[in-house]
Amino acid sequence: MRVIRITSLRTIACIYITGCLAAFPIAASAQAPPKPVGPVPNARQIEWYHREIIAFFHFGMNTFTNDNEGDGTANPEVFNPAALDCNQWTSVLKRAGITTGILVAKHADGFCNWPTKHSNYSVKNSSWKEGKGDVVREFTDACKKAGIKAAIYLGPHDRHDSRYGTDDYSDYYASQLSELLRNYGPIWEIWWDGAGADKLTTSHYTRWADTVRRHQPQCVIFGTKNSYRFADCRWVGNESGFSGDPCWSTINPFSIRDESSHIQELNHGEINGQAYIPAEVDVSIRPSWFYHPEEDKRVKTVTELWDIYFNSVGRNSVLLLNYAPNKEGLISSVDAQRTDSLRYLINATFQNNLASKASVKAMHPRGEKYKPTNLIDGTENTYYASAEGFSTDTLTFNLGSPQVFDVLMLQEVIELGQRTTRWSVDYSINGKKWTPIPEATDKQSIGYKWLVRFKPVRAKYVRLRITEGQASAALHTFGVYKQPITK
Ligand code: OTN
Repeated sequence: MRVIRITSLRTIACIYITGCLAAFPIAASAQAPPKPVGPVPNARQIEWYHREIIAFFHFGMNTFTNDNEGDGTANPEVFNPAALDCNQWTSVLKRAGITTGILVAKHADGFCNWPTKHSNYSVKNSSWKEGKGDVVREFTDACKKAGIKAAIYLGPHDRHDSRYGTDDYSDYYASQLSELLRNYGPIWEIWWDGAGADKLTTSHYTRWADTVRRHQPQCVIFGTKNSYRFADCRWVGNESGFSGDPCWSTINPFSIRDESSHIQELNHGEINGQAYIPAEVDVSIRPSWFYHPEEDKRVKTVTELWDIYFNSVGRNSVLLLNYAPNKEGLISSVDAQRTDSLRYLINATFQNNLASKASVKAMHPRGEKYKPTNLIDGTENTYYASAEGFSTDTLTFNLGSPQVFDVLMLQEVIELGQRTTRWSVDYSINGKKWTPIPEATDKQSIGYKWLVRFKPVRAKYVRLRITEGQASAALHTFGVYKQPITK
């Protein structure tokens, strides 16, 4: 009798609440999407994050003079890449699963890899193809053919041109930018190296940014020092391939402008930074940026590249990995093999989310549309969100049977800003006694992607504890994986 009474009371309460939810707007707000918090990415930055890895190509006069920082006096005739084959470059990228390539069109030595109308210091006066060659054309054509997004480094610093730093130089650089942005199809990124560029002011860059935005609105700007106002992405503060932990997508723009006193901020970002300017991690596969035969035996190993991947892509950043084509105009086979192997490791590790069939329980779910299993469905367009007003949460994954894993992946919904600011993961064999994963304890940022590696663990249950946030959590992905090899 008693039990029946309680049940019927519950039923009456349920009917009453359901009726209220249907009748009042509270029903809608229970399922409303989370509101963005803090600075959020623009459309260019969202596209940029999805590239994950970008290739850099340092190729130019330095390749022929065995230099890295030519002084701008080398004779243009020495430039002669007899076997240049940009289709070989793009085939290396295709195999490595890299979708975007940035070509150095002009480095600080001022030599132009395309027959610019605005200088004689270019391929026009080289011995290559009797002055009829155009590396930028061959590169952008090869990219088009292979479905790769082409991008350009046009060195702001110029040791060849005596106008460097003056208003006349500003005209010269703007004309070259227009030439490159108008005549070679879509250009997806422009790279404003800060090296040696201290004479250039914000007013130079204001004009040049206007040129970029006018001709190629989708073009991402890598901004440094005085181009800080236009930066879609920032320098990470080193050239070794490592973002900080944490690594926030936000930063105060002045930390970019005054980079030498803000290397830590560049490396980690700033949680309450006023602008959304995430880190692009530039590192060369060889010790130098340009090709030197004596470095053929010093190409980064697969283990080194795997570390770099986890410490850049796995730290909410985009990896910009440099290839150094040789004097022939080709990427050496060892460099190509190393990135083939990197791709093998990425695919072999992440093809199988061992949590993909888990049952998932959340402490503060928001509702059906944002249900916990969205975290493991492997799709881009669903996500889990905690209920409004809850910036902490606990998600428990029952993997069904004990699994062995050594990698963890988390992805936040970047369009909604940086929300979760502290989290930990632990595991259990019986769902009662929990063991922390030290490498995944008391972590801070998540962002586009956060990866953690650890000694293999065996567990039936895994738990994500969100212990601090700026707003309710909004997460795309929770994954656990097993690497094909471990160190
Ligand atoms: O000597 N340097 O100019 C230098 C040494 C080591 C690391 C970086 C630099 S220059 C630095 O390069 C970055 C790209 O890697 C950015 O363009 C920075 O703005 C620039 O200062």
